[in-house]
Amino acid sequence: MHQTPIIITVALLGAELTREQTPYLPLTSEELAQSALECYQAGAAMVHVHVRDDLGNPTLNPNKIMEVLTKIKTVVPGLILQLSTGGSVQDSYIDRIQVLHCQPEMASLTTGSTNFGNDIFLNPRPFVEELARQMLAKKIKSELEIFNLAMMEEALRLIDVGLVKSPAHFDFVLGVPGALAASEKNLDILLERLPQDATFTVAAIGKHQFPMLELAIQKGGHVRLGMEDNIYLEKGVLAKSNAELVNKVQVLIKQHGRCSASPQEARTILGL
Ligand code: KMH
Ligand code: ZN
Repeated sequence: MHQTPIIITVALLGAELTREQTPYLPLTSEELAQSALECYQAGAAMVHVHVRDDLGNPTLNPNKIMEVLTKIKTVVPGLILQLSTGGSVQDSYIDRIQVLHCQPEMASLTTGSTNFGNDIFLNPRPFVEELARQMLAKKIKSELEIFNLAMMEEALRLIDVGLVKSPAHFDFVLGVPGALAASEKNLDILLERLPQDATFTVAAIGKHQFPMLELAIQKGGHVRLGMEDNIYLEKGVLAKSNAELVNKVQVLIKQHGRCSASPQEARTILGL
């Protein structure tokens, strides 16, 4: 029986989604802060943040990122802010490293390259190591984003060589087209390799989101959800907000006799 409260992380918008796909996508700093507030009120402890420019396109402009982080901090003090270093597949390595100057409490760290739909999400070893090194230096805790099995090997190597501090926190991202499929078997294979002291969350794309999150809850993990990963509350019904998705996972959490973690509890669990 796992009694630890469950950390709900909300990936508010991602870098790829457009308003054509869902009119409910938060894009501006005001909309992102409002969405973060609603998610916090629904029980989320952390948000995974991407940023858009004034046209709604993904950007890694540090001023724009600071504007969004500051706005969220003002509206929802205490929420854990995890900044994406993944950006979009078009972003340069240097821009992706420079977002760390915005000094978020956490940042994502994808440990290898993968097909990403029709694109390639590039994360060569020297770049990943440099990101990890700078996160260590800036005391930013990484969330190790694992899209396939080889990324798990690389994450374990980063821990081994001291570029990622233990206890590490993993995010198993399952069901990205071209990467590891969302199945219990694949999750179990990843969990077999999970270091004893590590924590993990599961993110799954589209219709796989809630079934995989339920498995995460059952297997002692945490949950990541949000429009970046899935825009539907149920088949054919768009979520009108990220908070609606949080409310839905709360039902699963309660069904399993568990509760969600406050940001402070999440900090303790993650050793922040
Ligand atoms: N947008 C994807 C190319 C991350 O945020 O670190 C990468 C991504 C992962 O979303
Ligand atoms: Zn992301």
